[in-house]
Amino acid sequence: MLTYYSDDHHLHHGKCELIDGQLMPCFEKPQRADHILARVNNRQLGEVRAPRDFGLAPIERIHSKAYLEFFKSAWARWQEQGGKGDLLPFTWPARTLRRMIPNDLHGQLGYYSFDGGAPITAGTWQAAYSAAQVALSAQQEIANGAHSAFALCRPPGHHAAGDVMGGYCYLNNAAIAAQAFLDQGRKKVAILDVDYHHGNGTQDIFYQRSDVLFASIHGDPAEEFPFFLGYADELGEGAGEGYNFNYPLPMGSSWEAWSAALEQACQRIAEYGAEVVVVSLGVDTYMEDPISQFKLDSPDYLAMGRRIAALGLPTLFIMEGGYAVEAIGVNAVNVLEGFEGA
Ligand code: OKP
Ligand code: ZN
Repeated sequence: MLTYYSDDHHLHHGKCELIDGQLMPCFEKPQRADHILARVNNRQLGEVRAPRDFGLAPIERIHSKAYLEFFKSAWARWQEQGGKGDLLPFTWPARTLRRMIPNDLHGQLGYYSFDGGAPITAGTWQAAYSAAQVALSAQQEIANGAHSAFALCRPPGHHAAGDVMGGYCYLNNAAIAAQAFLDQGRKKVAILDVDYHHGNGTQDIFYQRSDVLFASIHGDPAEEFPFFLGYADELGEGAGEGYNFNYPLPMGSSWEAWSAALEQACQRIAEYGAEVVVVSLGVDTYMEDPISQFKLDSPDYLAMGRRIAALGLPTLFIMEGGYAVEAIGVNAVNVLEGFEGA
């Protein structure tokens, strides 16, 4: 299977995030993608290619122009103000406040984000833009007839909605790729989100649409980030009703419970008649992940890949989370090798 990858991800390196009352070094760091790339090469998964540049148009199919303009120019504005550290939001238009766009940079940052987990640094825009191009390049590979492709995206994307960043995510790589399939004539795309966290951004983007089915297996949001979306009763709305499926699982879940949910998600995708599957591939379900509470072990990722392959559909894998850096390469590539029947 071909891998698409850009070194530009190194341009995004946030300093710290707030975890349990302490400022900790960011878990979402460049070594993550470096380890995955090393494993791809080590296992000789296939050629690694640099992305093509498809420009902003396919990104604008998912994200609003105002949001993109804000994101693209935010760091320069921060520098003009003499900003020192990473650009981080600290006030959000939560309940009781008015949802409007102030003039101030931090006011706008609060408007365009939902948490303080997505720092903007000097190279964040370029890294996120390149990650989207990586996703689009792998998407194009499948559009051209490949049965599978791997987009080694960083930063991840599944928490980002049309005009909201958060949870380490800025541009929704999976949504951008899914929309590209539709714009090229496919009628039904399924997004299977196997990351430990609910893909709230992806769900929101497609919630009222029937041309993308979204299925997500994740830590129960009653107990886990992102807390405010990802419950089992969220089934879609309007034309999208019946095209959204959440499988929240309790903390501590291992492969037995996880694979039962995967079975249900795969059955929905098959019933739907999806022509292509986009997998939001997070491996933070791993037992040793430092910020997550599931108990999957490395061989389970081979089985995960095999089950996804059994759908018999062209499949685009898009990298999302996974923070046990030493194991991230083995676990991510295990899914791909399982898929390929290795
Ligand atoms: C991004 B992806 C833990 C704070 C968690 C956000 C996690 C974002 C995960 N106390 N902060 O889905 O892997
Ligand atoms: Zn995650």
